[in-house]
Amino acid sequence: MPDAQKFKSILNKNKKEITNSELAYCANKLRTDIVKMVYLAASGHPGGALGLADIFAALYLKVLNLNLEKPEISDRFLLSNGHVCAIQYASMSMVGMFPEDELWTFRKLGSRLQGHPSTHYLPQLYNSSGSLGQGLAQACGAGLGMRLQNFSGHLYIGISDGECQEGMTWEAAMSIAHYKMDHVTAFVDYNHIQIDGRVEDVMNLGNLADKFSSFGWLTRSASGHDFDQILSAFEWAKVKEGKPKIILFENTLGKNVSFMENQPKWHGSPPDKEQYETAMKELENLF
Ligand SMILES: Cc1ncc(C[n+]2csc(CCOP(=O)(O)OP(=O)(O)O)c2C)c(N)n1
Repeated sequence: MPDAQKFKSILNKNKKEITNSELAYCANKLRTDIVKMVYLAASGHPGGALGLADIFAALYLKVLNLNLEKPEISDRFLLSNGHVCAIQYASMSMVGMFPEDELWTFRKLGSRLQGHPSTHYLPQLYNSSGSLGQGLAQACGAGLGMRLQNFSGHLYIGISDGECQEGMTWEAAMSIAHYKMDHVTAFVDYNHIQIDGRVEDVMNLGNLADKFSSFGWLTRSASGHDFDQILSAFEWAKVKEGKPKIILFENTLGKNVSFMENQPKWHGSPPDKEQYETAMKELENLF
């Protein structure tokens, strides 16, 4: 487990002063949360969530300006690939949106932390998801709504590479560009893996950056495990240039749990007791 004092002191810092090594410390805490949540629930999706931990640590600790009481100035974060929600819940709890203990109710009957996120149960969320391919369309509607109401925040939407095989993603991509929504930034969980294997084998996406660019988006690729690259991509995304922006975050499914890395099996399997203990030991060694 992380040193509670150290973890607390990072969270209490002015976000501008949080260093990359402190982000890595928090991302590792998020990874231990994910493994524990999925283990206790005996179901869930650890692989994608672990791959996204560095991006989410940066997003929630450095990038997002959330203000639930003042929607007119608040940023928004929408998640489209809802099955990876363990990372979203762990991040929300880290920044104080609900108590940490609630994480251990993940996927249990009556829990607010459903296996796929629902605003019905958890109103702190900006969207519900789980039925894949809908998030970019939700972002299109939400982005237009923000514009109509003169809201000043930025809208971030996380989607997956598997979802780029779905038609609705491309209808939404066309619409967001058509309406010149430069207050919208999408990012792709580009781990090249989906439920049935490698994305390139199941349904090759070709050159994803070129595809989005031909739909009118400004695109950029970055490592999802290098904090300098993650933060500079998010910085770039904030500059308004009349077009929506998308970041392709190359990352490793199952990152930092050796037996899960790059293995499609861990898209949606919980660890057994022995695997749980091995995973936690590996993560402990990184604090
Ligand atoms: C509309 C819809 N079709 C199928 C599914 C079942 N499903 C759940 S996850 C998944 C694979 C999605 O790929 P990706 O998000 O790239 O997976 P990951 O990187 O998390 O392994 C599928 C097909 C779903 N949730 N929604």
